[in-house]
Amino acid sequence: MPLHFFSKAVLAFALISAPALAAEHKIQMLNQGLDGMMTFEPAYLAVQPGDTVAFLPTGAAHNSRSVLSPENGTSWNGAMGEKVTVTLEQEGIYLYQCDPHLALGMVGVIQVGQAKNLSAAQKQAQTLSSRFAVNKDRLSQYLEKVE
Ligand SMILES: [Cu+2]
Repeated sequence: MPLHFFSKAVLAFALISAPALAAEHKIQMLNQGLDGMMTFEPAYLAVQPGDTVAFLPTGAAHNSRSVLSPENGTSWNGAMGEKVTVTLEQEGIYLYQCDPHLALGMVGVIQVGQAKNLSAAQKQAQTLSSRFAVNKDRLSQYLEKVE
């Protein structure tokens, strides 16, 4: 077999099998953000399956812990003041919170691909929001951005 034929075959295989490049997204954990005090920013984020999301601390007072994931979806529990990075493969809605600031409505929504579990997420969001002392409509506003 001539070498050039082999090279073309390898190249063709590489092009066909190469996965789409997974993107990396960043969410900041803020004392003061565009939506007010104690927020994740962006608090609603849409990504593609396989993308990575990093939660970046801006101080020691925040964390990110998942509250709801789609079936077989990953969950996470970031330590206080620590960066946590998650790769999200399963399609659906992910809800997460900052533990010390749940009562202030410090929560967020990530949509991965199709919002397959939207009704479960809406139900969970009602339970979460009932525990907010302020910013009670924040989470439902975030969920309204789901497409
Ligand atoms: Cu916080």
